Amino acid sequence: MFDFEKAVLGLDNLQLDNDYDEKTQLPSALGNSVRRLIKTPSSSNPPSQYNSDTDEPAPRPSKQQQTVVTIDHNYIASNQRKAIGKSDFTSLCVLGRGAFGKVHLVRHDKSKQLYAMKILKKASLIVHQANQLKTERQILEEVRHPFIVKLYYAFQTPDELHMVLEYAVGGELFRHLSHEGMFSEPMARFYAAELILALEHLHSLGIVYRDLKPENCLLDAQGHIILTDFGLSKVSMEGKTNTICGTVEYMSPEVLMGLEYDYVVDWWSLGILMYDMLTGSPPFTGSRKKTMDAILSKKIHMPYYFTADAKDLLSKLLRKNPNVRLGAKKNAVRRHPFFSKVNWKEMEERKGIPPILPVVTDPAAAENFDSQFTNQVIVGSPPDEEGKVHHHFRDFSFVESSLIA
Ligand code: ISQ
Repeated sequence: MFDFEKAVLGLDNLQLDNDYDEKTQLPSALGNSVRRLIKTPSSSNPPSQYNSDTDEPAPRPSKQQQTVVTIDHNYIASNQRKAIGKSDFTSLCVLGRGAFGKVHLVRHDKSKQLYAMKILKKASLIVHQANQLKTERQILEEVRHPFIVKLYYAFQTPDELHMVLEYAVGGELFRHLSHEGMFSEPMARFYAAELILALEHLHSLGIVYRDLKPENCLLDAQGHIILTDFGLSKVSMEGKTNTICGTVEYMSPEVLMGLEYDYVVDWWSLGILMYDMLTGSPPFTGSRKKTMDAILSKKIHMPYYFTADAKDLLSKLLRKNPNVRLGAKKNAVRRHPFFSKVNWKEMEERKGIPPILPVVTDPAAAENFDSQFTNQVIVGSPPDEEGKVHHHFRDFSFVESSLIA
């Protein structure tokens, strides 16, 4: 069998123990060569959508013009005996583009249901990415969680791979953050709590998410989190894994250093994301090189307006030594005093009240997505024969089990 780790990554296993200075929390191998950066807080006025004493949400945006999207995915299965394929969908607009492909908003012609369709050109996928893609399909097939995007179908044509996913009509959480400037602690607590539940679920299945960053945190119609993009996630092999990829601002020191890493990388990224929510920008920024140096060496600056609990939580999530980072012990993150007011059972049942209700007047208009994408003209690739399958993608096709008639 193809050994993905060896062939593509060519990385040797490295031990984490002893690589960190206990006192400074810095990787000891770095010496003094790393540059120090001075970060200024991006703003000093925390927003006040939530009452920070009671955690009660302030009145939400009017429901006027709000459209409720109800999706009966079973319709497709019970009304369609032949396999689902590209010709069953109409592309409405582009929702986003990544290095390896694009995501379209599509309508299933018969049921009129809307989906996000991730389309990848096989020709642009090298073996490494093809393997990651199989992993993404496999992970999404296996994972069922209220805050993780649902995969409904996967199919392929000779040139492309298609994943038909739940449509997160509320758009990116960070689009809402940029409107607000920054979030209050109760708002950040809500999104962090839903993300913690999603990450804990993945970890319980042996999956390291690895790519927690703003653009992967979307909102559904009610304003709950939908974690997307499992292109970089990985089913952990014997606990630790050592691939280097992802957006540098959210990457942990051990990932940047090419050391072996495990689940705690996701708790680091959660800390960065929370800092981003609470201040309006991640703690380490600048050129790629400057950001990397700062992640590896710089002490985090805590703005004066953070509560003591927020300071304590972030300083523990952002410990450079993964062995002592909050989250290294099971359930440690959710047990931190910052989350003491959270009713985890209710959160898991989607009973938490989302602080932002996305405005949706017409779900098909994708109004919560960047017009840079949604205005793009859709260039339909010529319909290609389904059924002819490249051997790399043999096991790709999928229909969600509850949809099989
Ligand atoms: C779901 N809805 C909107 C956009 C998306 C992008 C990637 C994956 C899933 C998505």
